[in-house]
Amino acid sequence: AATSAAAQKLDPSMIQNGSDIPAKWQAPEAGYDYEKRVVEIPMRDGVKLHTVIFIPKGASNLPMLLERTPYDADRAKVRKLNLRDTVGALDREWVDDGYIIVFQDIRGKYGSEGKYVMTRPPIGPLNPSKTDDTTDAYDTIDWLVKNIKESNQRVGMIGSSYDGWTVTMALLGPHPALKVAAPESPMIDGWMGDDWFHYGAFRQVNLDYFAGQTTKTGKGDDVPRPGTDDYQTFLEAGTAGNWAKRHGFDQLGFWNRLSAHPAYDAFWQLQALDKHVVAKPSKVPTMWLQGLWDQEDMYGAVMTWEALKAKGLTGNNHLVMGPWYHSQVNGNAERLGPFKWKGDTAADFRRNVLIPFFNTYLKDQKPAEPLPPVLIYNAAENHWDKFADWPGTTQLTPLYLQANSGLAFQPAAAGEDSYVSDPAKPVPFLAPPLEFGDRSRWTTWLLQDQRALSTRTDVLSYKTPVLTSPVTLQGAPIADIFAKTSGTDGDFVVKLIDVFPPFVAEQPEMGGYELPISLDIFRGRYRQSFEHPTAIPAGEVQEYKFRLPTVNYVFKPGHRIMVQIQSSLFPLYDRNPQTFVPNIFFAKPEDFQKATISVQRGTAGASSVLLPVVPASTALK
Ligand code: PG9
Repeated sequence: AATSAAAQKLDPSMIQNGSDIPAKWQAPEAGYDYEKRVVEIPMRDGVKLHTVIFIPKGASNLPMLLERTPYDADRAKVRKLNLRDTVGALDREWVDDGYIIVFQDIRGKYGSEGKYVMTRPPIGPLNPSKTDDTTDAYDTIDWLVKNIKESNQRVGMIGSSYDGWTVTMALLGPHPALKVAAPESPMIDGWMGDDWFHYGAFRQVNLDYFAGQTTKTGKGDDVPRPGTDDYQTFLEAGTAGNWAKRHGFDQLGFWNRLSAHPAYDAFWQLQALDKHVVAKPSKVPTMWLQGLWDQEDMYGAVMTWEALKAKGLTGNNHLVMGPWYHSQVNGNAERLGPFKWKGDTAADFRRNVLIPFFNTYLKDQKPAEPLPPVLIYNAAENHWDKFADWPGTTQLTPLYLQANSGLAFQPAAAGEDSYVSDPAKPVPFLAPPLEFGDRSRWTTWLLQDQRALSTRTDVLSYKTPVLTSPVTLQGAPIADIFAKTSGTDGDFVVKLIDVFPPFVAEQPEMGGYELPISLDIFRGRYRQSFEHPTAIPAGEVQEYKFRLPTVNYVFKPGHRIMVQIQSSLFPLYDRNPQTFVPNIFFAKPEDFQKATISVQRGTAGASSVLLPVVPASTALK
């Protein structure tokens, strides 16, 4: 029989006289195929940046892949025994290829010391301190090459979007050990065409981003909503300024600066990185990369590459545009909206182009094929095109708006088409109900079938006859709209659309699909100057001329080319009150007025979209 507990002799191992939690727990490292080193790297001003380094066990002479981020360097928190599983899909292939992986929190975010400034401008008039993300990248690389003995002392930098911005900043004064770089969809000019505005029209989707990034050092809270339809939520708020005020944004430094600078003044000009890149061109081989339907940073990579080209500085710079939404290059890309590719265009690209490009400079490995100066996907024909130069040999050819909703390469007889733009019923960018947070709709909104919009009375649609031979475009189309409005301000949205034949045997759901190939918005007050907005003289024809996103596309026989014009894309872009006010962020309810817009064809102004046509394909001439 068992002895009663009380009668048993107790030995010391039974007695609880301490803590069950050891003062310092040391997890055994033996099972891992890598070492995780977490270091706080001191910058030149003493501020320490939180850096997470993954080193394969037994590594020697490996290159380092550095990503500097405002999105948590410690995101690979859950450790698996294998490095490739720990870093996840984003970096798995680099691990397989033999890289040391380094993530770092930028100043003031997550684990790093220092103060956070949104896309901190380079040292200069807007940043009177002695550090920026150029010096921080420099100091980090300096530390890495001196302290990571398993490395070959060479560093490549990569990252998309904000992390592409940090790559670009590093290029403004690169450490000699930075041997190659890939800014992927880098945020370059937040006013002209990357995240914050497009040609002065504010992108309200960023309001939630400001809360996420600037209310806390870590991840900020979501902004609460009264319901699940952001079309209604933002319509009811009236202006972005009103919405921001309601949610306490007057405490947020970046929102206050941005909303005080709605025009392209020195605040924006001095932080536009394409200008800095050209002023301080680096010798680092660089791949400027972005998606062709990139819903966030559609502007920066191609514009920076073109700015370098304009100065004859493309030598070590390459341009790549893939059939991707924002950052899809780092994910799975078997399809995009209605497109189905032949395989995974992103994985194939990373394996066959991106990693070999890095290996050329980090491992002295000769690529099977050298990277051409320009590599752009042709989504219509489903293949990559290589170019020695960009744009190709094209002729900017006006495609004129015609009477009866026609579109042709010949100028039209005089006339106009009018619509009423009502700020109480702005044209939705996606069919409501819609939520900014709905990722699958957000990542594909640029490829939405536009048929539902063609029936709205405040959207003008013009179509060519059915094409009998292909029309090939290589470059950036330019919208050149002549219009008068009864208001004193107004926005113009121009879309270039591929209208599919009524029946598509290979993919029946594409029958009649109206696929946007390139579209953008332009705030009318900036038609004469981005820096100094002016009221539109009511009732007078004015020209609105702006560049649309780059295309490499073929309109095939049997298809038709369409141009749509409208005056809002809500709630992605804030509403233009259509009455000139000093600052649209703080317009009053009474400023929002209906306006009649009359788009001209002919004598008073021949509205057109200038297409970068490859000459042999000017089928409609
Ligand atoms: N497009 C995002 C962003 C970049 C830079 C500033 C603000 C936002 C991003 O995906 O990081």
